[in-house]
Amino acid sequence: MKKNVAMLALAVMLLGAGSALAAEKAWLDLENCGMCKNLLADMDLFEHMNWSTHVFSAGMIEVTTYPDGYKDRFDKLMASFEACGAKMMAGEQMPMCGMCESYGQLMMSGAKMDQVQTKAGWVTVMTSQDPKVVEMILAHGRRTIDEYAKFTAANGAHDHAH
Ligand SMILES: [Cu+2]
Repeated sequence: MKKNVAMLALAVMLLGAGSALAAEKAWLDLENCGMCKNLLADMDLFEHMNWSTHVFSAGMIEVTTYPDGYKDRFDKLMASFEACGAKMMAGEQMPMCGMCESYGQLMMSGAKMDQVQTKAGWVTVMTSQDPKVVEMILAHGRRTIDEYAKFTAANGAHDHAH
């Protein structure tokens, strides 16, 4: 549930920041996003993790997996997200990529997030009963799928079979 805490914190932060952030920015910006850059702290884990987004009638599903033996490292990553969230809740401002901002907006719009831990990682399901929010979730999911495909094409790595 740690990711929930971080995302909730993100929503709180965005409430403060308002929607003056309309300017188009990179959807995925691992280096400059206060939340995403945690991913780069452990490059070995980053290169071995797999992450995919899927859309369906009621919203989106994100599947994160890591190989055997990486659980401790992954838990550490989750803890760093949580620490980041705590800082935001304490009022610290940090730069966010478009995806993380959008995530916060979804949370603020009342999107429901369920997280299920599996043997090999996490499955996150984001849904809503409100068709308008479902549309927002689908837009977020489709954009993420597109941008991630571009990101993997540009970076080569991270799209390998185990
Ligand atoms: Cu980000």
